[in-house]
Amino acid sequence: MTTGTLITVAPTGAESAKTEVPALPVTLDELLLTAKECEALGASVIHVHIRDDEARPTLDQGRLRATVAALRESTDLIVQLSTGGAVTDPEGHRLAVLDAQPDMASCTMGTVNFGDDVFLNRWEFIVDLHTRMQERGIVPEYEIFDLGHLTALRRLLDRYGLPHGGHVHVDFVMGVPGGMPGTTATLVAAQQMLRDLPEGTTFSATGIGRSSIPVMLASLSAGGHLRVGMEDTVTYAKGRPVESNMQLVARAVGFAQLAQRPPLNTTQARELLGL
Ligand code: KMH
Ligand code: ZN
Repeated sequence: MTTGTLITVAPTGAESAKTEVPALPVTLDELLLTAKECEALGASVIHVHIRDDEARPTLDQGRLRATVAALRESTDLIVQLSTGGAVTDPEGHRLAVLDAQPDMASCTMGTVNFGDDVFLNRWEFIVDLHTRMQERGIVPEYEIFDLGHLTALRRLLDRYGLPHGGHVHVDFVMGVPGGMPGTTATLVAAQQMLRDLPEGTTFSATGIGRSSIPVMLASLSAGGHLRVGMEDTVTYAKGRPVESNMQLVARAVGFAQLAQRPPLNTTQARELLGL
């Protein structure tokens, strides 16, 4: 059954420097403004990484809690905190993200080369994230950077049970140098593998950099949902830097409407995700 489109905005990430990408929202005020405007355009989920006073990625507990509270106060968006952090963040700090009690949190399903770095996600760490989210009533979004991560997810659910709320939602993060490519063929292959997961499993897709548009179009045509934002894409078109997250959300909303799968509002998104 075709549904409307869940649109997630990932406005900041941990990889781009404010000095190189001045439009990146790094302060709480910038994040809140972005969140409100993206919600008005049609986003229903916000995937959050925060920065410190020098605009460096941080997992500071006080800032995380203040960010969750402020987003709840100013928007109706589903607040999803990143437990991926930056590639340099230790596991303990990444697990402690859950103490900020977001609605959702990311849970990456395996280790992946990440450009010149390694994004480390050991099995025991994944199990810790999954089971702590079950205990705390936090809904995971399973991040899939490579096809084998779906096999790991099947194993995780078989051994440790369904996530809180009972619904499984994954995000295909495609086009990371070291992970699966951002192509239609790969998206279809990943979607086929969802057959091994619980019935009703839903997926979003994210194309990094220049794979953003092909992945968006492939996901819409395959019945999937969308994640866009400056975490993943800082070039709007050849030679044109992204001006704002709103520009990317507006483009995604336009594509979703053309596909006759208009954006889900936040209430519909909560229903879809089992929140
Ligand atoms: N920043 C990357 C190392 C997530 O948010 O869960 C990991 C990442 C995934 O962005
Ligand atoms: Zn992230």
